[in-house]
Amino acid sequence: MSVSVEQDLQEIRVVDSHTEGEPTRVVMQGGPDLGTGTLAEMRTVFEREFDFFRSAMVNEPRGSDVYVGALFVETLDESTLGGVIFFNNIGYLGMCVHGTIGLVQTLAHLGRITPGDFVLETPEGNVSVQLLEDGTVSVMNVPSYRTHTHISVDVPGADTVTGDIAWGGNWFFLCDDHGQQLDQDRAEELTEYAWNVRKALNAQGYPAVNHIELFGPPVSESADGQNFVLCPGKAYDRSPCGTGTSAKLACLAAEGKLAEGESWVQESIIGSRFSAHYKWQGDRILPYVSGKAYVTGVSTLLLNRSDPYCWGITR
Ligand code: PYC
Repeated sequence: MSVSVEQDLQEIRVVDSHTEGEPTRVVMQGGPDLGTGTLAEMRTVFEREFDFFRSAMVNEPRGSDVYVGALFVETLDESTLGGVIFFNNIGYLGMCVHGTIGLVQTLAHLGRITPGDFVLETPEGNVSVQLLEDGTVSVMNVPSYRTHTHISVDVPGADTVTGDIAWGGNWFFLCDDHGQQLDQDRAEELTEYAWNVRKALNAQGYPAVNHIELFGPPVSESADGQNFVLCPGKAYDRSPCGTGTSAKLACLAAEGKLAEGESWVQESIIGSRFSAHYKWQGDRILPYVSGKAYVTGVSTLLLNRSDPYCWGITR
């Protein structure tokens, strides 16, 4: 039976993990029945008919603003592992690389896969994944590209900032002349700053851009750059953000600053790392992003209809 607001008590089986510090909650059983359409059609049904389930899975009291949820679904295509729809505290994500790495590690933990190559279906298209013997997961993400260069944003209370807009499976504004010190101890200030950039950018005619990516020099000698990524629901990514890393590669490739196949190590605000490279595909790039995830819990969540906060605490 599919999850419903009418049932008194429902059990949902989930596996929690983190990828380079960023949590993913994979729903393995008890989720909504979204039919047999494409993943994009399934996401539309999810959003229209089962949004209460999204909120119940990732918002407090069972989750937090930082959680990314991943609904793992069976599909008709037997050549793929299945499909996945990513969501967060306020809605749905196009693609999510850290979540994909978390899902692959989850499937390995459950004994469903062993090291090898696989394909996963997402609402933004199929992605290829590779699980290595040492637990590293490499994701060949969706084609990525830069659409705008040198956009100046007038940020209230701060200097004008200039950056690029790029697609890496989600829409990003990427900038490095923000004047902010990228330091984990400044997470609150960075969040407020990036939120103001986002509001100003959206008001300036770019409403689809919902991830803000601030760049700075690397802290670690083995990294090429550090980022602070503000996600759509105002939580910052603890990982280096795989779709954000893909968007960065698209900008570097477009500028001629990183050659095809050359390595780029992206460091997060907490010091964790993704390694990445790309291949050209026409005028877009195919990003390859690698990192590791660790399973932190296998649990049964209870949805008790008499609980006033059964469907999550929303803003
Ligand atoms: O790794 O692609 C990613 C991601 C998107 C939002 C949070 N993480």
